[in-house]
Amino acid sequence: MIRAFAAIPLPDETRAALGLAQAALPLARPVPPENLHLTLAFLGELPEPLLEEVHFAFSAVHAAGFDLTLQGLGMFGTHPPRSVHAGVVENAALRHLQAKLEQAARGAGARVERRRFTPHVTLAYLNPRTTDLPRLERALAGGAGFRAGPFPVTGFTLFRSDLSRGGARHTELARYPLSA
Ligand code: 2AM
Repeated sequence: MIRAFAAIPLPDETRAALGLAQAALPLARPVPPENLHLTLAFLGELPEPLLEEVHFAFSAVHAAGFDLTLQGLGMFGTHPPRSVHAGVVENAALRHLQAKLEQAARGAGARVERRRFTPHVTLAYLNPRTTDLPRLERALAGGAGFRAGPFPVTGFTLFRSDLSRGGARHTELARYPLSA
Protein backbone atom coordinates (compact mmCIF):
# COMPACT_ATOMS: atom_id res chain seq x y z
CA MET A 1 0.00 0.00 0.00
CA ILE A 2 1.19 3.49 -0.83
CA ARG A 3 0.06 6.66 0.94
CA ALA A 4 -0.30 9.29 -1.75
CA PHE A 5 -1.65 12.75 -2.48
CA ALA A 6 -1.76 15.27 -5.30
CA ALA A 7 -0.41 18.71 -4.57
CA ILE A 8 0.94 21.92 -5.98
CA PRO A 9 4.65 22.17 -5.24
CA LEU A 10 5.81 25.66 -4.27
CA PRO A 11 8.57 27.73 -5.88
CA ASP A 12 11.74 28.29 -3.84
CA GLU A 13 10.94 31.97 -3.16
CA THR A 14 7.53 31.04 -1.80
CA ARG A 15 9.03 28.37 0.44
CA ALA A 16 11.59 30.92 1.61
CA ALA A 17 8.77 33.37 2.48
CA LEU A 18 6.96 30.59 4.34
CA GLY A 19 10.20 29.77 6.15
CA LEU A 20 10.39 33.35 7.42
CA ALA A 21 6.77 33.15 8.57
CA GLN A 22 7.50 29.87 10.37
CA ALA A 23 10.57 31.38 12.04
CA ALA A 24 8.47 34.25 13.40
CA LEU A 25 6.09 31.81 15.12
CA PRO A 26 6.71 29.73 18.26
CA LEU A 27 6.57 26.36 16.47
CA ALA A 28 8.25 23.32 18.01
CA ARG A 29 8.26 21.33 14.77
CA PRO A 30 7.84 23.46 11.66
CA VAL A 31 7.18 21.53 8.43
CA PRO A 32 10.60 21.37 6.70
CA PRO A 33 10.94 23.51 3.55
CA GLU A 34 11.06 20.49 1.20
CA ASN A 35 7.70 19.29 2.55
CA LEU A 36 5.78 22.55 2.06
CA HIS A 37 3.02 22.12 -0.53
CA LEU A 38 -0.64 22.81 -1.23
CA THR A 39 -2.67 19.57 -1.19
CA LEU A 40 -5.30 19.19 -3.91
CA ALA A 41 -6.46 15.65 -3.26
CA PHE A 42 -5.52 13.28 -0.46
CA LEU A 43 -5.71 9.72 -1.75
CA GLY A 44 -4.94 7.86 1.48
CA GLU A 45 -3.37 4.40 1.30
CA LEU A 46 -3.77 2.76 -2.09
CA PRO A 47 -2.67 -0.54 -3.57
CA GLU A 48 -0.12 0.10 -6.31
CA PRO A 49 -2.38 -0.92 -9.27
CA LEU A 50 -5.05 1.53 -8.10
CA LEU A 51 -2.46 4.27 -7.74
CA GLU A 52 -1.44 3.55 -11.32
CA GLU A 53 -5.07 4.00 -12.41
CA VAL A 54 -5.16 7.33 -10.60
CA HIS A 55 -1.94 8.30 -12.36
CA PHE A 56 -3.51 7.58 -15.76
CA ALA A 57 -6.61 9.55 -14.79
CA PHE A 58 -4.47 12.52 -13.65
CA SER A 59 -2.51 12.34 -16.92
CA ALA A 60 -5.78 12.86 -18.80
CA VAL A 61 -6.80 15.96 -16.80
CA HIS A 62 -6.85 19.12 -18.91
CA ALA A 63 -6.82 22.39 -17.01
CA ALA A 64 -5.24 25.78 -17.48
CA GLY A 65 -2.33 27.11 -15.44
CA PHE A 66 -2.98 30.08 -13.17
CA ASP A 67 -1.39 32.45 -10.68
CA LEU A 68 -1.69 31.80 -6.97
CA THR A 69 -1.15 34.06 -3.97
CA LEU A 70 -0.77 32.88 -0.38
CA GLN A 71 -2.27 35.16 2.22
CA GLY A 72 -2.82 35.12 5.95
CA LEU A 73 -1.81 32.70 8.68
CA GLY A 74 -4.20 30.67 10.80
CA MET A 75 -4.92 27.51 12.72
CA PHE A 76 -7.13 24.50 12.03
CA GLY A 77 -8.96 22.71 14.78
CA THR A 78 -10.23 23.99 18.09
CA HIS A 79 -9.80 22.74 21.66
CA PRO A 80 -6.99 22.12 20.90
CA PRO A 81 -5.88 23.46 17.50
CA ARG A 82 -4.15 20.85 15.37
CA SER A 83 -2.07 22.77 12.88
CA VAL A 84 -0.89 26.14 11.65
CA HIS A 85 -1.23 27.06 8.01
CA ALA A 86 -0.88 29.81 5.42
CA GLY A 87 -4.09 30.59 3.56
CA VAL A 88 -4.70 31.20 -0.13
CA VAL A 89 -6.34 34.11 -1.91
CA GLU A 90 -9.65 32.87 -3.35
CA ASN A 91 -8.94 31.40 -6.75
CA ALA A 92 -11.55 29.92 -9.10
CA ALA A 93 -8.95 28.20 -11.31
CA LEU A 94 -7.51 26.43 -8.25
CA ARG A 95 -10.98 25.21 -7.21
CA HIS A 96 -11.64 24.07 -10.76
CA LEU A 97 -8.40 22.08 -10.85
CA GLN A 98 -9.05 20.60 -7.41
CA ALA A 99 -12.56 19.47 -8.42
CA LYS A 100 -11.22 17.87 -11.58
CA LEU A 101 -8.56 15.94 -9.68
CA GLU A 102 -11.06 14.73 -7.11
CA GLN A 103 -13.34 13.59 -9.91
CA ALA A 104 -10.46 11.91 -11.76
CA ALA A 105 -9.31 10.08 -8.62
CA ARG A 106 -12.85 8.87 -7.87
CA GLY A 107 -13.37 7.86 -11.48
CA ALA A 108 -10.23 5.73 -11.22
CA GLY A 109 -11.66 4.01 -8.15
CA ALA A 110 -9.91 5.85 -5.32
CA ARG A 111 -11.92 6.77 -2.25
CA VAL A 112 -11.53 10.51 -1.73
CA GLU A 113 -13.26 11.99 1.28
CA ARG A 114 -16.08 14.37 0.48
CA ARG A 115 -15.06 17.38 2.48
CA ARG A 116 -15.02 21.01 1.57
CA PHE A 117 -11.74 22.05 -0.04
CA THR A 118 -10.02 24.65 2.13
CA PRO A 119 -6.82 25.46 0.25
CA HIS A 120 -3.85 25.95 2.57
CA VAL A 121 -0.19 25.19 3.14
CA THR A 122 0.44 23.49 6.48
CA LEU A 123 3.31 25.16 8.33
CA ALA A 124 3.32 23.00 11.46
CA TYR A 125 1.41 20.30 13.31
CA LEU A 126 0.91 21.23 16.93
CA ASN A 127 1.51 19.18 20.03
CA PRO A 128 -1.43 20.20 22.25
CA ARG A 129 0.51 19.40 25.42
CA THR A 130 3.45 21.66 24.66
CA THR A 131 1.87 24.47 22.64
CA ASP A 132 1.72 27.85 24.37
CA LEU A 133 -1.54 28.82 22.70
CA PRO A 134 -1.80 32.46 23.84
CA ARG A 135 1.76 33.07 22.63
CA LEU A 136 1.05 31.37 19.31
CA GLU A 137 -2.16 33.36 18.86
CA ARG A 138 -0.30 36.61 19.49
CA ALA A 139 2.39 35.66 16.98
CA LEU A 140 -0.24 34.71 14.39
CA ALA A 141 -1.98 38.05 14.90
CA GLY A 142 1.39 39.70 14.28
CA GLY A 143 1.72 37.78 11.01
CA ALA A 144 -1.75 38.74 9.76
CA GLY A 145 -0.21 40.69 6.89
CA PHE A 146 1.54 37.62 5.51
CA ARG A 147 1.43 37.44 1.75
CA ALA A 148 3.52 35.47 -0.78
CA GLY A 149 3.19 35.54 -4.54
CA PRO A 150 1.54 35.66 -6.93
CA PHE A 151 3.46 32.78 -8.46
CA PRO A 152 2.58 30.80 -11.57
CA VAL A 153 1.17 27.31 -11.13
CA THR A 154 2.25 25.40 -14.21
CA GLY A 155 1.49 21.88 -13.05
CA PHE A 156 0.63 19.56 -10.19
CA THR A 157 2.44 16.61 -8.70
CA LEU A 158 1.61 13.17 -7.36
CA PHE A 159 3.52 12.49 -4.15
CA ARG A 160 3.96 9.40 -2.11
CA SER A 161 4.15 10.07 1.59
CA ASP A 162 6.05 7.86 3.98
CA LEU A 163 5.41 8.43 7.64
CA SER A 164 7.98 7.67 10.28
CA ARG A 165 8.79 8.80 13.79
CA GLY A 166 11.02 11.49 12.39
CA GLY A 167 8.13 12.95 10.36
CA ALA A 168 6.78 12.55 6.84
CA ARG A 169 8.91 12.11 3.75
CA HIS A 170 7.29 13.07 0.46
CA THR A 171 8.62 11.64 -2.79
CA GLU A 172 7.57 12.92 -6.18
CA LEU A 173 6.03 10.12 -8.29
CA ALA A 174 4.78 12.05 -11.33
CA ARG A 175 4.33 15.59 -12.61
CA TYR A 176 1.40 16.76 -14.72
CA PRO A 177 1.67 20.01 -16.69
CA LEU A 178 -1.20 22.48 -16.93
CA SER A 179 -1.86 24.24 -20.22
CA ALA A 180 -0.43 27.69 -20.85
P1 2AM B 1 -2.66 18.95 5.79
O1 2AM B 1 -1.57 19.76 5.18
O2 2AM B 1 -3.90 19.73 6.00
O3 2AM B 1 -2.24 18.16 6.99
C1 2AM B 1 0.24 14.85 3.16
O4 2AM B 1 -0.01 14.31 4.40
C2 2AM B 1 -0.81 15.85 2.79
O5 2AM B 1 -2.09 15.21 2.73
C3 2AM B 1 -0.94 16.98 3.77
O6 2AM B 1 -0.92 18.19 3.06
C4 2AM B 1 -2.23 16.75 4.46
O7 2AM B 1 -3.03 17.88 4.69
C5 2AM B 1 -3.00 15.90 3.52
N1 2AM B 1 -3.82 14.98 4.31
C6 2AM B 1 -3.40 14.08 5.19
N2 2AM B 1 -4.44 13.40 5.70
C7 2AM B 1 -5.55 13.89 5.14
C8 2AM B 1 -6.93 13.60 5.23
N3 2AM B 1 -7.40 12.63 6.02
N4 2AM B 1 -7.77 14.33 4.49
C9 2AM B 1 -7.33 15.30 3.67
N5 2AM B 1 -6.03 15.62 3.53
C10 2AM B 1 -5.15 14.92 4.25
